[in-house]
Amino acid sequence: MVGIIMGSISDLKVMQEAVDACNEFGVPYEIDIVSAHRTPLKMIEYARTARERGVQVIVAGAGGAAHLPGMVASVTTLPVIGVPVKSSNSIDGWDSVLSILQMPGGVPVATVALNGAKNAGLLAIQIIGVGNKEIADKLQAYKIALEAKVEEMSLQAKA
Ligand code: RP5
Repeated sequence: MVGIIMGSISDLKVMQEAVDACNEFGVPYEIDIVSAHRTPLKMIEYARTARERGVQVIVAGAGGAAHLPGMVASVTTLPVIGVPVKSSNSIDGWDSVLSILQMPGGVPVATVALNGAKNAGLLAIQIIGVGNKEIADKLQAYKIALEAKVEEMSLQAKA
């Protein structure tokens, strides 16, 4: 199962793409609002108990002083994928990107692009797919479909 968390309900419009990816591949997920600054104790509890709930990888999105992915990574050995969310009061999203990207050595967070929740969801599915042939096969079919779309574009461009 994928654990999808975000700092605020205002992040959901971005994070929905991670949910959509899980739905598309039939990968179970849990979703919650967990704030590093507003609910720090809930954040620690979430990260400490995620593995025993069956979570295999965590996708954490936040904006501004986006400490959620890094702080969650500090208390779990599960892989954490960070999604920098461009929140309305941000400085073009650089605050979110750098807060999530610049982790100290020893506490990795796999950071995707600004608002990159789709790739975060796909990366989480790929991590689970390492040990799950059914999901790996679906991912392979997805790659083939991506290739076919580009081939179609190529034919359109030449027509
Ligand atoms: C962060 O502050 C959240 O992740 C969100 O991106 C941002 C703004 O939150 P709200 O003020 O919309 O609740 O903690």
